[in-house]
Amino acid sequence: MKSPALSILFAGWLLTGAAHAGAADHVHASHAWIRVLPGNLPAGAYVTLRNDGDQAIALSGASSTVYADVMLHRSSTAGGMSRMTMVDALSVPAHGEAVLAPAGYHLMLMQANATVKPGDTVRLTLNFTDGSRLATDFLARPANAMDAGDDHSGH
Ligand SMILES: [Cu+2]
Repeated sequence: MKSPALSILFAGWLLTGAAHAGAADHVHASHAWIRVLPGNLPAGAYVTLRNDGDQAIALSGASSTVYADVMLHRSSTAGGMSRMTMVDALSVPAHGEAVLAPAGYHLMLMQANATVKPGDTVRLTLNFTDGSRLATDFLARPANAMDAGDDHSGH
């Protein structure tokens, strides 16, 4: 049995889904940068995400034309040992922010198909669990860069 009311609900759900597949309008990225390591080593990408919306949103990962694979990781230290674990999603609370920074959450960029040098800008498309996306330009910085506030890299 198929009720008309159910069909209407389903159509509404589809429309909502389509709207969510667009830009993450309420999320703003700042301090977006990549720590470039020599050779073809994976690079960490860091960014501050601010959510001006009334609903929490969750970062699930990112994609890029430059890197074949991007994963969401978290670094942690236990007993003096540093390790990285995979993260399914990082929540950005309503009217709050989430920070990806060295020694914490980061996007791990792997298998670059082009050489990324300090000073380059690399666009990553941030993906959220509701299907929305946010294209963000990341500034490549040298391996010894500590955080986005450190702009005295001298290159
Ligand atoms: Cu990592």
